[in-house]
Amino acid sequence: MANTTLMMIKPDAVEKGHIGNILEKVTSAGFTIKALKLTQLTVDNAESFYEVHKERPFFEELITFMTRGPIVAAVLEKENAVSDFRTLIGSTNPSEAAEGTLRKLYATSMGENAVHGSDSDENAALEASFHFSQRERF
Ligand code: 3AN
Repeated sequence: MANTTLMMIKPDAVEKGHIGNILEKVTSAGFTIKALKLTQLTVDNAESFYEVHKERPFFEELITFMTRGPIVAAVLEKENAVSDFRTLIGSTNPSEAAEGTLRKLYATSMGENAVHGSDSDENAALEASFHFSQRERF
């Protein structure tokens, strides 16, 4: 069944000019773009998006990183979107990411790892609503 996931191209990858390359790889892998925007998270937005990580030692670093510049948010549709997109992204740690994955190609560290993908269908729905109104979704 076709379902959706939420992608963010993070500030590091946007700064380095990788938006076009990443979108090309995403669509070539069979994902359809159902919503898309360039935006910047406020500290409040980022703290709310990453609330599950608030007790983790890297939380402050994560918030500073995710708010330092624009990001691209997108809703992507494909059969098995959540798990297939996490496969396309690769491991959180880019040094462990498989060849050809987005993090192998574009990430530099655990913190600055270029791309976010939802980890469940439930979170995909919550994260899509976080970034997009109904009018912005197709
Ligand atoms: P993923 O993004 O692969 O699902 P999570 O959910 O464990 O990974 O972590 C969310 C985000 O928190 C990561 N994308 C990364 O930016 C940041 N992060 C995770 N682990 C670390 C770490 N050890 N040091 C710094 N940042 C981290």
